[in-house]
Amino acid sequence: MSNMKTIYKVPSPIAKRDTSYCPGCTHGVAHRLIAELLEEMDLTKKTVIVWPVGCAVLGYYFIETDALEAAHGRACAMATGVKRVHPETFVLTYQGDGDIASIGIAETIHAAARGENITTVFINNGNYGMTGGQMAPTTLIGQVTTTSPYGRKPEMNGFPIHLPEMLATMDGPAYIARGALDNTQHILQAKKFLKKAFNTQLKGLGYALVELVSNCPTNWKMTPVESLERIRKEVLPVFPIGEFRVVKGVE
Ligand SMILES: Cc1ncc(C[n+]2csc(CCOP(=O)(O)OP(=O)(O)O)c2C)c(N)n1
Repeated sequence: MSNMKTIYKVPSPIAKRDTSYCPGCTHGVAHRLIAELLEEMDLTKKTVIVWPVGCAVLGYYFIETDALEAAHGRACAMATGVKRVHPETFVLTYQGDGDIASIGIAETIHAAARGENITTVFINNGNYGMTGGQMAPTTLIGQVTTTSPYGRKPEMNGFPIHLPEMLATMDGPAYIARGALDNTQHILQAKKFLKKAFNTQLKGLGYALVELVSNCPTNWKMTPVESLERIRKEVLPVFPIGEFRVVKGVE
């Protein structure tokens, strides 16, 4: 076996336990990208991840770093406290769309406005996954959810929130981007965005956020493959991939 080369392995911060996510859910892909970067950038031991309320609540079982769990939506506020008290730590928040763009939108916008030197990974799966698929701020117009059974209607439910585009209009944030987890090319690109966001914090440049357009096969009532096709056909035209704010020094 000694002449065999390792071409694939589980990144060291990933715990040796079975996943509790639904089959085909891309939370696991996002976890892997984060874990790969923590390993490659030698950050695992200095990292504190503030986990959300939502499907990712058990993320602290899957990525083995120091961790806290915030009350629903309050991850950026909690992360602010950790980073200010322990500036030598590398502080991440990991949040769903209901968490970050609904109940926690004030904490998010103010952390960005203050230019806190923390990094947010935002999982946009277009609904409140954990509680059974209610409408979220990112639910598309026309999308059927348990709380928009006839499809989201602007006159009744308002319009989707484009968080990166909103934050990019502010002076506080240093790096704001949106990637997608529907295919290999997009996943590799998402890793590059995450690496820039991690480097933003390491260089002390301030707040960074990467939205990752994700799926929710269970609540979308689709197979995993159909859910990835839906991302390409329906979600990415509304939530396009891109870098929306990159201040000088980010790389
Ligand atoms: C203060 C508070 N309000 C409501 C809830 C119920 N709750 C638990 S998970 C969740 C939705 C989370 O949705 P999202 O942030 O989109 O994450 P996902 O589950 O889709 O990953 C809600 C409303 C709660 N736990 N705490």
